[in-house]
Amino acid sequence: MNEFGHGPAWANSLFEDNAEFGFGMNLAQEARRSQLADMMADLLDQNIPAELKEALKLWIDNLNDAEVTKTAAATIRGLLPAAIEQTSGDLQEVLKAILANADILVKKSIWIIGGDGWAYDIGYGGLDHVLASGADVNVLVLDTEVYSNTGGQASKATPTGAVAKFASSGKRTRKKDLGMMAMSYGYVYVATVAMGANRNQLMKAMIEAESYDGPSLIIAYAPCINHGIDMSLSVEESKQAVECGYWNLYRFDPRREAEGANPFVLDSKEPDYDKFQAYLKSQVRYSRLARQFPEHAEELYAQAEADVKRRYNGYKRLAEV
Ligand SMILES: Cc1ncc(C[n+]2csc(CCOP(=O)(O)OP(=O)(O)O)c2C)c(N)n1
Repeated sequence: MNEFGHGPAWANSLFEDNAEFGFGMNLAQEARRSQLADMMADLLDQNIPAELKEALKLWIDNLNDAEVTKTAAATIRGLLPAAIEQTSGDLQEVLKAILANADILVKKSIWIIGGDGWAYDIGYGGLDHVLASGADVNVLVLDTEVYSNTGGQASKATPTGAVAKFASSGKRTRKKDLGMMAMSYGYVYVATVAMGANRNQLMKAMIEAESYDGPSLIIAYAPCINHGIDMSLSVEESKQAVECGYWNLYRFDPRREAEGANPFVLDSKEPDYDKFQAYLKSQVRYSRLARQFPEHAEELYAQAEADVKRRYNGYKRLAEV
């Protein structure tokens, strides 16, 4: 919070309602702000100071632009008290109502944050619906590849070969590609990030997601105690994950397509697959498989490598179009 008492506000939803909850927050903001815009529009042909009129018009014309509404809001806040003093009756009431709603003058940035168990599995129906709606919300998925809070159950984000609850002899099926599913809409901003691998790319993705006037989905690789790693090295873990191809970095921005460019940018370099098997075996969730089920461990490890190669090659083709 800053010295004016302004800062982020947050609330907890039910696990399964996360996307819908954030969508509702956005809906409430949009409804209030559209009412405010109507009130302001009515004032444009009234007898109010020209400077205030100009700021109101700037606000109405740039309703969903965070930076412009910030500038316009400062001017409006500054000019309203004097304008209220100088007016009376209905006109004064409208000006007072605008001042009373000053908390929604600046465009809010709405973020829906949750894990893979929510995003890929239990909350997927809601997430899909919210992304498809076109609403201007941002979603950040912290992908630990298991349900961490309840002790490490497998989710659809768990990759082939990882040992998790409900996949105690290694998961037999591939990791779901949530990003690809969201990209298929064409109007959803999608990025995959890994803080330890590339902070710059992470910042770019967050800024692009925030400024995109539509739904955005960022999927972040999140090293977790459930992986059986030394958590003091979690930043290094995510760097290695990208280097060996376990995790890839990309940004899909529908605005680029509108400009005639390829919306898909692959940010991670060609992986060094020679490091892939060592990366898997450095984590207990994978190394346990070789100890407990040696008869099929190598086959699943090979499958896991084939999966990541197929995925990366698919992204490469997308980037080259
Ligand atoms: C509908 C519903 N089902 C199950 C639970 C129990 N539950 C609470 S947290 C959690 C795991 C969440 O996993 P994930 O979304 O991957 O987040 P993480 O814990 O990994 O951050 C589960 C299953 C719940 N709260 N509500």
